[in-house]
Amino acid sequence: SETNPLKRAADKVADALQGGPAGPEDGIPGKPGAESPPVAEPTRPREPLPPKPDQTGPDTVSPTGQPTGADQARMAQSGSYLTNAQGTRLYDTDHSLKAGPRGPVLLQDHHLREKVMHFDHERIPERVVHARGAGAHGVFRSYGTAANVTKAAFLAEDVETPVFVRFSTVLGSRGSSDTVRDTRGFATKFYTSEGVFDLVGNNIPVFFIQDAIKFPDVIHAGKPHPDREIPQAQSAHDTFWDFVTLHTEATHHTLWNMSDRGIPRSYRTMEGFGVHTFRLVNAAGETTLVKFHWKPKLGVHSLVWEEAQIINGVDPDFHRRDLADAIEAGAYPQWEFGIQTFPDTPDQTFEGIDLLDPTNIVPEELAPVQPIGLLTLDRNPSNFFAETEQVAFHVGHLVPGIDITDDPLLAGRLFSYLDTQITRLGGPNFPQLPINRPHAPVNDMLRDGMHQTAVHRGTAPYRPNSLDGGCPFTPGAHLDGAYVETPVRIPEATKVREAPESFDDHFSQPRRFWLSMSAPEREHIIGAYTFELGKCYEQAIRERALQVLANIDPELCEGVAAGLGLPAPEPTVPLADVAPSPALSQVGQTWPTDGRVIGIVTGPDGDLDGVRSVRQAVLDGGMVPLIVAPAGGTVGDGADALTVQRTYATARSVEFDALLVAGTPGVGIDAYGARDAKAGQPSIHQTTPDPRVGLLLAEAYRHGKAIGAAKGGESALEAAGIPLEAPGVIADDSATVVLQQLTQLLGAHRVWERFPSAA
Ligand code: HDE
Repeated sequence: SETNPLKRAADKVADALQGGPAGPEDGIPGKPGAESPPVAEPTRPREPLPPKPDQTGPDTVSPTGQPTGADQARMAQSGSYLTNAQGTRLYDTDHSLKAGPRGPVLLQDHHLREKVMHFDHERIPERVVHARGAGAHGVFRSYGTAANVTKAAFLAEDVETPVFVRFSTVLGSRGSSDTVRDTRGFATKFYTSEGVFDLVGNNIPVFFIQDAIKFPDVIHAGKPHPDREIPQAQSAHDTFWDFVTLHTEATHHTLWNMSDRGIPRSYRTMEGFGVHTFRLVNAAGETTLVKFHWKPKLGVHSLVWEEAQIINGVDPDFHRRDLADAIEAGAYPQWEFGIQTFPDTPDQTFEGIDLLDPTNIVPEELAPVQPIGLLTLDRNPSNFFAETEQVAFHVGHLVPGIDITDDPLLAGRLFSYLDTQITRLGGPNFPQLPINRPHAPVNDMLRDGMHQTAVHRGTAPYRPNSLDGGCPFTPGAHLDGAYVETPVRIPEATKVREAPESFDDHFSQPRRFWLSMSAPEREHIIGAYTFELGKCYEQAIRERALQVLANIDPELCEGVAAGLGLPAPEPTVPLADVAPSPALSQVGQTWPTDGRVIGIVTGPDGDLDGVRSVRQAVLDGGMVPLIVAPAGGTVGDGADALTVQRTYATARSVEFDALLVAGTPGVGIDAYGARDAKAGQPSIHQTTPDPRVGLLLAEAYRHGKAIGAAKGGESALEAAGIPLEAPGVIADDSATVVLQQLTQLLGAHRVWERFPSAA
């Protein structure tokens, strides 16, 4: 630098911009006043610069297009006039340049070429798994209760960390339906002061396989058949069941999928799990093994299978819409973050459970989940592509205080998540995308590559160096703030392609899950297996699946065998003697009813006063009232009129958590009504009450939902064949009294007694 005056001038400017003085204290060898240079480090560290504007989260805009908070200049769109990508103003974007209005389009139309070229490349490859997802921004506030086991700064007391969460299904394509039977992803990016921490979890605490080398195989088996590319987003087909019955380590995860956990009611009512065992490290260097949990404040709730199937048709975006609507309405979903802790013993087992086997859980009764913080999702993305699609999670994005273990499934993931972004996001610079940018200062020596948007300064992206004053310095392994791998002892070993013997037990954990289920949950599981195996063509696969079920439990096996019309085999392994874990059941607890949707069905002779007061009471209770009437517009007149949200033609039971019929429902106007009337034919809906109200009620009844009737609504229930004395059916003259009882029932999520097995 001494010999190049231009470089010296540039350095001065750079230093002035950084606010760092180029003075004697820099210690640059040869500069006047320099201290004696350290041998390995010719220059001295400076305090990190304050975060650059581009290290904050992406901009958001209000519904009216106004930037919120962030600097207007950083918005993607600026200026009021249409321009091309180079900022040149355009006067017409609807007509190609032609030789006369009816003549040929000219190749010289550079605007046409730029517009179509860009459009041609708008899509990027979808994720190879978890392609369909929905995301939200939020904040994580830590309680500090984990500070004794981890030095992670974001887990210290009362620290607030911005987060972005992406929920997803696994098997389906980007455009597939939300409520398919599948595992859900629950991936969280914490933008901590010490760098990004990603917790890339699922809503099921175990995985199909024990070693990442089988991941391509299990996914090939689950994805549509390669010849016809069907079925979409389903596990109900031969290749899936072929795989999971030949690799019986998949039994536990498959059982969770066949349970109600495979069809969540909402992303807001799902648990999340880190699945693998992680290793926490505290300030004293002590280690603890942990499993991560997300516990939804609203409880864990699911759909029933028929509901899920109907929703796939009537609202394929059900979960995505639900999440965005709730956040927009200010009903911010919350999860408590929790850990199960285990001593970091050399064998890495707890109560005989191998902690490195990702097909195992540790029952909460043996190791309680200790709450360590609260996640609140409070902001919808402004742009789906920029945020939800371009977010790139990686299990190797770790911060000091959180380390990995030798779970062989985790090892493969540590490679895969970086690798896949190269194809998906087009190169190695995806951390520079706004949604992926750390909020901590970044000073790496990674350079160039596709889509490089940073303009790096200096000439020496290596270290140590004596040329760049801002040479990235390393604090040394013993200084605070650096990520230091835990010095875990690896016992002397021989290189083998083998799994430990402890990985061979594939049935005792599934049996514990089955034994922990309530009667209606068991019935749902039997129904799910019967449906899925019934969709398989190969008899050999069904028979093999029954053998797997026999090894879990005879009742389960016999139930499914009866449905398939096959004999139930005897178990080939002794049935494990395991205690149930009540924490696994979704039945038997009471949960908040916030955000629950109450359909208020009314008609021309409806109980208007009742509807009005009930609607208000629903709102006051933090729930969502939707008025269902024969036609759109309003019910009632003048200032007292109430807006109709759903008509008999647009309402479907699946949207509601409970129904209240206030007054006698009338006859609606359907798509065919007008035509039928013209032809002099009576419409099929010209009976009272309208058959679509009957369907609404019958479905809600079948799906175990609370149903109420006030002031004449009873007649609609009777017409739908619903006994007024059935469990979960409330009739009273006062709609408000009915609502109170409905709300109580809703706390249990469903009227579980209504499912046949519980009778
Ligand atoms: Fe993933 N997984 N996975 N996975 N995974 C991906 O990464 C992979 C596994 C999970 O919303 C991919 O960026 C391997 C377990 C979620 O962007 C890919 C193995 C768990 C998401 C990948 C697993 C997960 C992914 C595809 C076996 C729960 C969506 C796109 C060793 C703990 C993240 C991408 C998002 C996505 C690989 C198993 C969760 C290909 C090799 C176990 C939530 O890298």
